[in-house]
Amino acid sequence: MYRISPIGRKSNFHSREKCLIGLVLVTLCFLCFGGIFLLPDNFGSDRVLRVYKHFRKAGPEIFIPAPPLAAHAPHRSEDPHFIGDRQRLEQKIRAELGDMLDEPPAAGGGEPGQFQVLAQQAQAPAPVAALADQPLDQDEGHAAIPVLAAPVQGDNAASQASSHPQSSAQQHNQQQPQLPLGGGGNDQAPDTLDATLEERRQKVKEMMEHAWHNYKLYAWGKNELRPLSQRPHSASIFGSYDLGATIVDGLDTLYIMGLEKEYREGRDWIERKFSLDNISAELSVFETNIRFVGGMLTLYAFTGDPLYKEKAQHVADKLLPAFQTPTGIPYALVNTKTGVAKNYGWASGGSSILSEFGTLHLEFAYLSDITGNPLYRERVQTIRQVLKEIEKPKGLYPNFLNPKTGKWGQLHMSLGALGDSYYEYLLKAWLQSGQTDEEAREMFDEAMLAILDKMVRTSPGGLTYVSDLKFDRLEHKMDHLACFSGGLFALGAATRQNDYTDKYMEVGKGITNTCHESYIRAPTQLGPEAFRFSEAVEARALRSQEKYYILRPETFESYFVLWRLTHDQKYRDWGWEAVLALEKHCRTAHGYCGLRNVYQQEPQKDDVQQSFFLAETLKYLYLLFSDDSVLPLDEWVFNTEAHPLPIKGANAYYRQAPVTLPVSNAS
Ligand code: DMJ
Repeated sequence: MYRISPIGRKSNFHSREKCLIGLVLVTLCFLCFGGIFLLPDNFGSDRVLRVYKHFRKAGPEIFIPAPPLAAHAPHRSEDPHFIGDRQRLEQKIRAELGDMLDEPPAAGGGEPGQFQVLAQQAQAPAPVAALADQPLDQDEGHAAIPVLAAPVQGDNAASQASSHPQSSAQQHNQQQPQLPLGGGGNDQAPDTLDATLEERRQKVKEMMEHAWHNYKLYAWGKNELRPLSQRPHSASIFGSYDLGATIVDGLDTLYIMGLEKEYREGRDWIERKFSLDNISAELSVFETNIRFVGGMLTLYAFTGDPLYKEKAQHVADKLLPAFQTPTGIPYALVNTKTGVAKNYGWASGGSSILSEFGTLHLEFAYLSDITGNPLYRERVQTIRQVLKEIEKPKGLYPNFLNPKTGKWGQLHMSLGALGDSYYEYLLKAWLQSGQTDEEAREMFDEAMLAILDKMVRTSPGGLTYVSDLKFDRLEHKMDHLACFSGGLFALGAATRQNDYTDKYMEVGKGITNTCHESYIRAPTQLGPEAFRFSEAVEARALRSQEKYYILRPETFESYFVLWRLTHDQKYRDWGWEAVLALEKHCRTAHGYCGLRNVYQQEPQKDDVQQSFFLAETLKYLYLLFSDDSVLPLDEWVFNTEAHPLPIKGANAYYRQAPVTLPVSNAS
């Protein structure tokens, strides 16, 4: 029996039509939903990977659209996942840098301003002796590895303070130890002081004054300065509010340099203006923690001024709603008014980012110790436990973790962007605890051994570098951000004598050397954002979007750490080369700018003076030319924004408070 169609025609034609529609629907479904199985997150099984490779040969653009920026189009043969990842990274960088990368170059770079070298500040001796005198093995051209010993527990001012509960105001009034403004000085008598060294130190101090004074003139209370246009700048990480990022980030550097007047101006602004109350800012949990909480904590350790403890706690409290996830892994962004938190849309299916949620431990642990409130430490311990217990592919930590499911996102690993400071905080949490947090040291060693095995490589030209790893494929590229790891490996070597000590030190020196090479292979003598290793090039950027330099500190951080640990003069020489390059290319009449292309003889400037230039770049350079007794590495551990935090049990400035027990336990 024939069914009659609505228009009264026989349905044999209708069946053919149905077939055709069915076919079209199946094809559409395949095109729409087939991609789900081919997304990078689902690369867990070989079968899917094989299918993906098969289709990739046929034309990857079917599933993964080509990058939109034609001008930045990578080489056609490149793995499309690398393209996707780079796009996401670019988005993150854009979010950090605001519109700076897109801006038309401003007219006129400005000439270096006249600078006035201040008379040397009176230098009080540092409170505790420097890194123990270590014998230098000069014959072999390098120092024997010194070991920064664990402090003797209980034998320190911090433990004495903790046994005498006081209010913060009482503590401050009763003259708790205060680091001398000027941060301590050179141990040598002035007449035996190396004149050149002192000149270099003073030069860096003058750079800080130049950066600060222009920020004050044109952007006071705003987040950052645009030196060319002489107006404020704010990256989206600061939530579009005037949070005085440069003040909070740069203040401990002023203190260390003994710039008292400037320091007092900054303190005054924080007291009168800094607050996150009654604003609805969407802040980056990570950036707010490392710059604002970290900066305030250091200032509290230096001075004992309760203002800084209160502000640190105030900021940390605003971040706490971000931790309310099924796993306790925090979201990346939080609204300071509503407490609504979320992740970046681009981060592997709603994942949190390893380098962000893994870089809270130092600040939150210290905040608990100085406030007596265990809550902050509990929050970061939860993150630690998740990361300890989760299965690590080949012993490595992927960059993305879903805070709802507790499962890894894309299997991309990096010691540069998206991964970097997680590894840093494992070692430093152990150091900060006075080498008692053994769990952290074990996790650090396990992670670094896997990285040594799977990601550290040597180029044909003999340069040691850390590759990114993406689904078992090495991308022979290193971010400038990963240049901090030279210092990290060296610090790992210097603090524990074991089977890996020599390897860590060798790799630490090798990476630092490679980062230096990336600088001196550019005509500006400043290093690019990322550099590659191929048959054609070594330690050079290849793509236009990785040729910029935004006043980053990581290479100088490694010079500083390696100098302290080896006393090899070359690290100071390299630091001075960098100072000259910064002065030649980045200095303007109204502050310091990054460069758009380090390979040009006369590169355009980017018109942003990053807050980390004052917090990190200038601080590390200043310390490089300072005596070891200024912030000795066996008493201070630097957070990832170069804010030094005291080491428990070794440092009189730890200022531990008595633990405040919950009411139910108090009786
Ligand atoms: C800083 O904000 C911190 O060092 C962070 O860990 C990553 N890099 C920037 C400066 O380059």
